[in-house]
Amino acid sequence: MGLRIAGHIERLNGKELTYQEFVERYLRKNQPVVLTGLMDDWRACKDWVTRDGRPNLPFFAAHFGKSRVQVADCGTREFTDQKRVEMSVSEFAEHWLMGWKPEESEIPTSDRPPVLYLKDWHFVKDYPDYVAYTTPVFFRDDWLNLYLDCYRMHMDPEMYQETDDISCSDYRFVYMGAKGSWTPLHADVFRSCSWSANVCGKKQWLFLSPSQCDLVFDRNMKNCVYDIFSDASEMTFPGFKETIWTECIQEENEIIFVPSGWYHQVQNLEDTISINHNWFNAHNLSWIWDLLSKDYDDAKEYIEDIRDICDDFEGLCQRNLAANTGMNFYDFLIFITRFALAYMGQLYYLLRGDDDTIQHSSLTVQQLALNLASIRKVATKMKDAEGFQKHRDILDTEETLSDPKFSELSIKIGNAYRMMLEPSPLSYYTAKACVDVLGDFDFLKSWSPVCTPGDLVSCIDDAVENLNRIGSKNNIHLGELV
Ligand SMILES: O=C(O)CCC(=O)C(=O)O
Repeated sequence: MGLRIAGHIERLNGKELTYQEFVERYLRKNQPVVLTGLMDDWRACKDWVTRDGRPNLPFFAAHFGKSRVQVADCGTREFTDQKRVEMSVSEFAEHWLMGWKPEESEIPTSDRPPVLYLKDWHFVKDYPDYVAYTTPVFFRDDWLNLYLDCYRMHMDPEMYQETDDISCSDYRFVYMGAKGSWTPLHADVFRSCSWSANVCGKKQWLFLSPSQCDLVFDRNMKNCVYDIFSDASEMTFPGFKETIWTECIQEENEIIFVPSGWYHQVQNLEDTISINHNWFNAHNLSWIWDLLSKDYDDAKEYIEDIRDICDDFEGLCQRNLAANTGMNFYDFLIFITRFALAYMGQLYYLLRGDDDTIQHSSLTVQQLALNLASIRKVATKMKDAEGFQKHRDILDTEETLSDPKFSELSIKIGNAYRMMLEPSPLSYYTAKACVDVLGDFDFLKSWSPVCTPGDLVSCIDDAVENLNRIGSKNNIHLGELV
């Protein structure tokens, strides 16, 4: 039975869209969109593409050939993904140039060379000085990558490995694959959203909205369909026949926004290079917590039968959660607490109104207040979660404020907002000042350390009260916002 495909994805010129419009129409509503016109100046679109619009593989081999990358063999399956091997970019380019021709159908499938797909190449980390592209303004409020540029997501020394992609690197990737390469059905890591830009080639995307996602799981809600074109037997996946898919054919120089929690399968219809980032922010933070909470329940259920012989059952659940999902409850609480502190600093700076910045900052104040509100909402949900051990010191706020990594994070956040919310009062220097003023924000001293989600909620409430007092001289109240 064929797939039922209905609906379409809007396509519009990104140059004619404001950041606020993108937020209102797509990010807040969690709806996909294709944006054109945003890649004109990208170096990637010149250097990486031949005159006839194909991947310039010799260029990759010559300039980035030594990079070690993950390459999926699209014909094999390993659990929920394709089997991957590591090789150098030169080796990958060499294989490709030797010519896999999946369309040569006279060769029996079993004898054809595998279609290889280079995936999840941390290109920006590998080549920070080669500016292949600039992240469009719509995707700059990216808490995930801003954070990972300064901190590790998970700090357990027993688990930490330099090469451990899931916990210590960024989520900015390059993908390269010949016609016929593909990505199995999945929703994105952490239930983040993503954007994916086609530097050359053409992709077919098939999307399932979050309201239908249960339908691609088996009766136990454990296993998900792998390949929607071949793997969805009615016996195993009884709900699959009810699914209604949205198809999008993405052309060269188009960027697709993939919202949180939308399952998708992707097929390269031509030889394709794409750049994609996973990201999240205030608008989809609760998706991340909901996934962590569900994955924690699964991790716990999985080892329930050894609970009685386990010295630290909860600790083991959290370690397994970090290993499987990429972070655990404590990592996430530390993550949102650091962001909350950074936003408090920026609000404190703006509301104090030391200079005339306050006159230009209502949009920024609104955004920062919305960020705090979103963190508070998630921390409130977290209060009810099993699995937090109350005695642990999660985050020493005083130590955080004097940590150079925290200054770096605050400055990066300030710079991102400066670009997104023009005209913005946050110049580089004010972003730096936002960190420095936190030292004067005396009430914070009573919040060292933050130990539980409840502490974070109370800390935000106290901050808002203090900020309102400070802002009242400029008639600014955060009350309704947070
Ligand atoms: O381009 C692909 O093959 C997959 C990309 C993807 O699934 C994503 O960005 O989430």
